[in-house]
Amino acid sequence: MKKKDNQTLISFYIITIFPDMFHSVSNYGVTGKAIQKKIIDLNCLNPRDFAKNKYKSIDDRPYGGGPGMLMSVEPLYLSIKYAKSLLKNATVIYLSPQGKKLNQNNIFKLIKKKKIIFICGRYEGIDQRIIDSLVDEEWSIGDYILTGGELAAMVIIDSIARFIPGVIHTKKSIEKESFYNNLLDCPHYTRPKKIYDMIVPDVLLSGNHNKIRLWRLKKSLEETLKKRPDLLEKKILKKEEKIILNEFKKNKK
Ligand code: 4GY
Repeated sequence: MKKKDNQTLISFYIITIFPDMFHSVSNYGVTGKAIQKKIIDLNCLNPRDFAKNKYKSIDDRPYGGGPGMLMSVEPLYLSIKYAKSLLKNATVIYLSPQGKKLNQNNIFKLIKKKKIIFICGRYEGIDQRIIDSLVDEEWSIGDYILTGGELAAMVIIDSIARFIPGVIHTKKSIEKESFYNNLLDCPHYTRPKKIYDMIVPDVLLSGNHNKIRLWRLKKSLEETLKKRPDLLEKKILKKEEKIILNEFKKNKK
């Protein structure tokens, strides 16, 4: 896909009480560049700006009692509604440990959405009625609990960003990456050939591209079998990959 100048490829609205946290994606590295170049459109809305009470409070006590506070319904509801009016037909995503666990395949699907509103929860969470009435998808970045959804949103935005044409690198290098084929990445080496008594595998210096490709595939399969055998169960194996894996099994016996 070739990008026309000044064409935004994906738009995000973030509902957050800490919009400044997002400077870490908008001010650094390739994500910062993509936002500067307007390939990615990133905006924040602060529920506090939608709070109608005198003290602009945005938290409230949970019905039924218990420790901690929840985010108030009204400011959150109004800010999400406003984001939806600015970003027509956007997918609304709530980030929480209760969501479906994200992986690279889901990230690929999210890229295709083009318009995403992220709700970043704080305190003990948000009122279930917000989830029932306004949230399209609930995702988790992993089985651990953060203090808010902001870091999770940034994790997702960052991993989406690297697949947008013009943000990072060529399609070819994405295809070679870890997880593209449900495989872990192979080891990498750069200059010099020898440093602190450590050397680079000969094959990488051979200039034989097919031999190098096979070595890398073999290393990827070996690493995956060792560290993440669950990935191999999901994977549709190519003939070449089956041969290499059978070879490993034979050598183990
Ligand atoms: N894990 N994956 C996660 C998270 C923080 C209290 C609800 C996660 O996505 N989000 O831990 N989020 C909690 C904090 C409110 C969100």
